[in-house]
Amino acid sequence: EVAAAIDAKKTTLADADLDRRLMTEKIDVTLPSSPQADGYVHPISQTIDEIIAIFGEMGFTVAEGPDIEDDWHNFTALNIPPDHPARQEHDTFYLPGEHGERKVLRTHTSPVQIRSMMDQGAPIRIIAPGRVYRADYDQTHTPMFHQVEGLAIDRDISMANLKWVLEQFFTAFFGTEVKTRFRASHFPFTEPSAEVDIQCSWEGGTVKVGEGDDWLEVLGSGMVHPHVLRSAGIDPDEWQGFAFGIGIDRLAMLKYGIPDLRAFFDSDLRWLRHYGFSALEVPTLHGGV
Ligand code: 2U9
Repeated sequence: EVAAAIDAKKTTLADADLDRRLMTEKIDVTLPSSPQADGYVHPISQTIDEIIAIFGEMGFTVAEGPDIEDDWHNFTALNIPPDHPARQEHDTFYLPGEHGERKVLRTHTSPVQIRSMMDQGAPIRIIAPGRVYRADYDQTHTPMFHQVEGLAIDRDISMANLKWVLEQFFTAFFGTEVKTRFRASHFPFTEPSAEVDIQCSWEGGTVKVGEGDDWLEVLGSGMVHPHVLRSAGIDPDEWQGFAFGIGIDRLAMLKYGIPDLRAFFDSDLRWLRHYGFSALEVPTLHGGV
């Protein structure tokens, strides 16, 4: 009887408490939500997203590969001879590998194209954006930086296609028509090779792309060397195509007026708040990237 009386009293008290709370507690749905910390998209990430959107429209898909590479994919398959300066200890970060073989922090994203060609064969149309590593540090060099490389292999791809693709790219990226100038050059992985300049003007120490009659070197390119195609299992008598490489950090500095390369990697939140982008504005071509 005592236990039942205690239970009954408990229920009465609980009911009374619930009634009181229902009467007094109200949610004001018109109040603003509690403030959230804003996140920002890093200018390098934004630039990579823009590059992917533009090349995506031209039928290029994104390929990725490991940052830690082996000697064959980073150098040998790219027709880089054993005594080439790029292989030297003081330019390249080497790591110990298995069975006495050394590994290398990739010095360019080119090994991604080698892997993609071996996996997919021809025809192929890819871009490979990502981090690359070289032992360099000053106002214009950091030991880690970003590249995007492009590759288009088919039966009749020519340098005319390369020039068109690059002009489309720069025009979309800078939002104004940009002319390009090709200068003969040499790379072990392309033949013929060309360095590419974009049209610009210099005024009061600032460079403006797509106007004026000066030129700014921004990338290297060429027709993929037959040795490279053969290394990747593609018959150079049947297939040919172009490749190019662009420094992403340089492009971001040019487009967004960022003066010092090193600030990209300082992790200073005040800098990111100033130069960063909204996470909600995804770059698209129809949105003007
Ligand atoms: C394969 C075959 C050929 C990619 C190329 C360059 C020339 C080049 C630099 C531009 C600025 C590097 O970031 S940077 O310093 N790149 O000059 N890159 S041709 O050629 C390839 C790549 C992959 C299989």
